[in-house]
Amino acid sequence: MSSPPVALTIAGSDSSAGAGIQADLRVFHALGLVGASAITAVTVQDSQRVHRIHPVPTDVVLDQVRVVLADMRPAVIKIGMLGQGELAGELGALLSTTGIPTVWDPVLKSSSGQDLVAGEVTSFGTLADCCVLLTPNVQEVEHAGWVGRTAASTLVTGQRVEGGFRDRLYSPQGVEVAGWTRPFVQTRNDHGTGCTLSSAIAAYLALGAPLERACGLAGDRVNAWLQESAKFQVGEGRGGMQHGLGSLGLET
Ligand code: PXL
Repeated sequence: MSSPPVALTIAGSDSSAGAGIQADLRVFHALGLVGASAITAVTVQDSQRVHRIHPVPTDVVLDQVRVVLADMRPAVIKIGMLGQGELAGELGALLSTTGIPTVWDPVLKSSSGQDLVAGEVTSFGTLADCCVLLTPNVQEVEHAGWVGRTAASTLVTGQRVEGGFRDRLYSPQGVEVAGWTRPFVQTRNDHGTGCTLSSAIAAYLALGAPLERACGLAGDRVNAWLQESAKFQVGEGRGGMQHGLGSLGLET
């Protein structure tokens, strides 16, 4: 029996469901994968801001990952919000033996400006060295300057240029190997864009695309979903991205 590939997301829960685990699972579903999740933190948030963050104990995070790895054999892993900096080293130790292509969106802050990681991300390199790709945005990369310092390639996202936003792909050695400029989409509903992009890249990798093509396809997909999301108004603030809203509804 043939089954769709399984994608595991290791990330935070977002009660507004625009970002985090909830967005990741929608992306996997929309792109034809079966999703699994390991929750690192529960965030209390609405469309306007993050009110509280409750980190999940590290051993519980690692156990979620262990059981999914053993039973569901994911083809790909996406990592998002860690919740606690100390998780990086332990997760790196666990994932280093798996050989599963892993994409890490090293989020430090929410789009509303709240810190999403408590404490220092110690052992950044241990986890990054398990990854094929890191997807920091321009602000995150400025803080950490990790391009070319790990075994992973890096996609630096969201640089404002004439005509829109540019994403640049760097090799593990820090050499720019590809880039894409896409039109700016006028919408308030951009919450979860980074989560969506990294999950879509992971999904395309699981479907067999090489890294550069996966980045290109995922960026185009995010741009299309943003245009779709621009039509909605959900909540009072910045609404969450929607990923191909279904139309089954009340069918007879
Ligand atoms: O987009 C960054 C992000 C990641 N993960 C969770 C979030 C957010 C932004 O708010 O809530 C759970």
